[in-house]
Amino acid sequence: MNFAGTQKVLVADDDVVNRQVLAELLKPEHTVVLAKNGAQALELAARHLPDLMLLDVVMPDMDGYEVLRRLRTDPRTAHITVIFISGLGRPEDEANGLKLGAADYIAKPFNTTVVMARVAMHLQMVRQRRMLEHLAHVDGLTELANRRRFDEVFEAEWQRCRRNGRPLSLAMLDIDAFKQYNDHYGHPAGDRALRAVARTSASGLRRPGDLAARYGGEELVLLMPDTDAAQAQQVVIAICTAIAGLGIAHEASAVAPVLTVSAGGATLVGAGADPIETCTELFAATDRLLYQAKKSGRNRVEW
Ligand code: GH3
Ligand code: MG
Ligand code: MG
Ligand code: MG
Repeated sequence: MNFAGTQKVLVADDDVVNRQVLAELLKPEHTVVLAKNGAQALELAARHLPDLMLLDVVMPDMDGYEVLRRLRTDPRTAHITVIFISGLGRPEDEANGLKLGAADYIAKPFNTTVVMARVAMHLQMVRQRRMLEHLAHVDGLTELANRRRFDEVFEAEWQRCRRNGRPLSLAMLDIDAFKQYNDHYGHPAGDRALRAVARTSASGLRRPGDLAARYGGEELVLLMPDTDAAQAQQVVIAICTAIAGLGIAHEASAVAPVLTVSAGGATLVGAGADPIETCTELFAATDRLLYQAKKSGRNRVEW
């Protein structure tokens, strides 16, 4: 994951001179997007998802306060760092801007050196926040979502599918005879194999809302919202087949000459008399079916 790339700044001001001055200041180091009114600021923020916004307060169509309020209601733009840059220079104006959730407040006429220094400081904080979010949500070995992230998404998708009467499918994968693999080929080779299994699982998912996560040691979970049992089963079988198809030699396995996985999967139907009522039950069902796949010989999918 690269956190060092060029960052994007959106400047919204109804005054053309202010826009130009700020753009010239920022352009050498950052990608700059310009908006000349509040409505355009909202539209461009949603389209470009900037790292930072320099937002004028007094604009004829929609003031900066309202722009910020609306940004916060859209999950895509809710976390964008906003700095107000305004001719309203009273302490109450500044306090009000910060109370609304701006990260900073710069009074006009602004000093270019100070604007640059504050922008640099806030962009650095954005970078650090992204790194922390990455560390909190991504498993270091496989680069898949970690268990914490999975738990969050699972709960949210559960609620959403339940509310909308949509199906939600979940599968759990576990590598077969992985202890023997480590014993035979060594732990570093085991790590490489696990990474390959993770990559193949993630790339076998078909929709943007699907999630592959590392649940524990060599156990992965696949979450597929809006996917019924037949579709999900097909995806999981294809993934397990692709993993075996990697052809990672496993001489010590009694299952097959190559590394294989077993999987259990279950689906919340989302309507009618569904015996699965909670996400804990859905999870328990996949776990049970994984155990069944193991017991009945491994290298198979039970649904
Ligand atoms: P089964 O077919 O029943 O799943 O057998 P198994 O040997 O895979 O199952 P078991 O749960 O007994 O062992 C899991 C092994 O996975 C043990 C552990 O050393 C290995 N493992 C877990 N996490 C990692 C990891 O991050 N790297 C490596 N190399 N091995 C791991
Ligand atoms: Mg203005
Ligand atoms: Mg296991
Ligand atoms: Mg295993």
